[in-house]
Amino acid sequence: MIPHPQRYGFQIADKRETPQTVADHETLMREGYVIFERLLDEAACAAMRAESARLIGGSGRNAFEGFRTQRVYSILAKTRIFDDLIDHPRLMALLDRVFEPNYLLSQAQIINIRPGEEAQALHFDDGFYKIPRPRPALGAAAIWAIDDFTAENGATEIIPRSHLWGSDRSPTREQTISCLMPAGSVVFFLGTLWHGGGANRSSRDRLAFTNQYCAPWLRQQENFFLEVPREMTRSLRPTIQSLMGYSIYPPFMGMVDSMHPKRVLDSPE
Ligand SMILES: O=C(O)CCC(=O)C(=O)O
Repeated sequence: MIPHPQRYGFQIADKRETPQTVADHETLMREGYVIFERLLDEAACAAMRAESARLIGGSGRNAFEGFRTQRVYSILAKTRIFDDLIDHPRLMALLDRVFEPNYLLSQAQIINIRPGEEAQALHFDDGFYKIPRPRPALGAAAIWAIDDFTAENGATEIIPRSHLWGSDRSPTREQTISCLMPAGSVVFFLGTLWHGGGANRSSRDRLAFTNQYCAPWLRQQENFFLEVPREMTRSLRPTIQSLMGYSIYPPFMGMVDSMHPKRVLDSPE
């Protein structure tokens, strides 16, 4: 039984409709989150750690970003190493069931929580779409553990089933559980689920990559058209181009000169 009418009566792409997807989706809609363990092997995580070290610099600018947390934004313009996480088939299969076709990537970033960081304020990711709750999720997010997520190092904290709460309910830290998972795993949750980064009481960094999505008719957090040069966009695979916004929400949201925006990629500058 799906608690919220998350579906608006659209067709789900048949190609990703497997018993595994049905089970994942049931868990997601019941609990507000689902964890997939070890989707990445140690070699992949090691390569992502090395690439993150190359990109990381500076620290958070406010308490929400975390003064001891390092973030790298505009990922699509900076590295190709996370592309496979952004359109990972296990996530896309779920997104196919949560949103209408041509849902969008809203943002992607590296989050490195350093030792001594305090717990982040609890929040839900689609809260900036100011529509009262309870309501279907307008966004969804994945947080990939590139390092092991432990009780000491700042594993993401979530409140199971809080995606069902109305606007009148506020979270407390006591209601949270930690997403303890080995490196290479991912927690995927609805944009309505209350969560936050944990405190890092360990002596080592906690590296994560996060990719957030939104319904195809909403404004994305990142402006990929300005961030990613057109020449670079041309070299990306079609799924990523579509997630960036080179797609249409029928009949014409996203158009360029009354045509599909992908035509821009085929034209000279
Ligand atoms: O790093 C995490 O575990 C969660 C971060 C988060 O939710 C955010 O920055 O919005």
